[in-house]
Amino acid sequence: MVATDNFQKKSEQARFNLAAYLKERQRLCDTALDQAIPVVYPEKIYEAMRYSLLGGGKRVRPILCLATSEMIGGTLEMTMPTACAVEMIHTMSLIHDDLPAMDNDDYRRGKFTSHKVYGEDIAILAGDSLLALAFEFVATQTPKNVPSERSLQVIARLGKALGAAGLVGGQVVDLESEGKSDISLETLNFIHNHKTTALLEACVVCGGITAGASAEDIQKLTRYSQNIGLAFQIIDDILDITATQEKLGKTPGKDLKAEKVTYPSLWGIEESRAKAQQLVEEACVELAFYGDKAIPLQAIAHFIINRDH
Ligand code: GRG
Repeated sequence: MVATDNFQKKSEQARFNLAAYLKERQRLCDTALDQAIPVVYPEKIYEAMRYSLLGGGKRVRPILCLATSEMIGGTLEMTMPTACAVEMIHTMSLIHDDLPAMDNDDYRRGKFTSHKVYGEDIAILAGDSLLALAFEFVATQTPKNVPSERSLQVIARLGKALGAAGLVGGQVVDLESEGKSDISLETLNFIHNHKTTALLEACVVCGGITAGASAEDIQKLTRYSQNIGLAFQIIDDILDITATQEKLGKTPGKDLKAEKVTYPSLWGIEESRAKAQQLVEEACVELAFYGDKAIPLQAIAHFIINRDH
């Protein structure tokens, strides 16, 4: 973290150990995801699903989901099925994004992409089955002490965040924008509000819903997540320029090669970083109402801009 980061000082005062927190939450998520997909006949598809889902990834989305639930007064047990679902959905979007028909990438999460290992046919199906399982998982695994109305809301929110009004819509505009140097800031914002922010927002909001968040809570959570969503993408764009393949676990420099307009290509790296910092500060202010209970979500917001991969 940068020395001037005020929040770092504040969280140290509160003795909140973000590294230990993230490590423990990653372990809990990895265990739950591992148990979610046993290998049965036809083994190949279950193995392909597990290959992409397990053993990699920062788990930012499920951790955000769990942290939001706890801030609102929920428990890990109540929210873990939703947390697993968002990681399944995120992973499926990465598998499909890496396909030759899309970004055509050979590496993801430090290993070969799904289609490189299993072929395009099985990679498409592995993504499809992770997507289907995500919804089944929320519907069947959410504990009985969570009113089913909340699970219904989670399913509706997730569906909306993924389809043409969310990730898919963002991906379509991204594909259409490739190689065009005159993409406006408005179009760039559209792409990332849909491709990246929509799912991060759903993670936070759905975590809150499982815990019984009120309409006012949802408003605050929405503003927090929209700010961190854009900050996340700005840093993603910067890392594509500055990070190594070893650190990223995927091919760097892809945006430049695909002649994509990005935040750093519009604003430069330093101004982009400053903008991300400002978005995170604003996100943290949105949660001030929750006092110390907001410390994990505020610390995760800072992790998002200080990460190196
Ligand atoms: C959702 C139905 C459906 C289809 C997918 C391919 C596609 C449509 C959308 C692309 C979405 C996409 C890949 C957005 C990029 C989001 C992003 C910044 C990913 C990187 O996330 P990290 O850094 O990755 O959290 P790890 O590996 O740590 O999980």
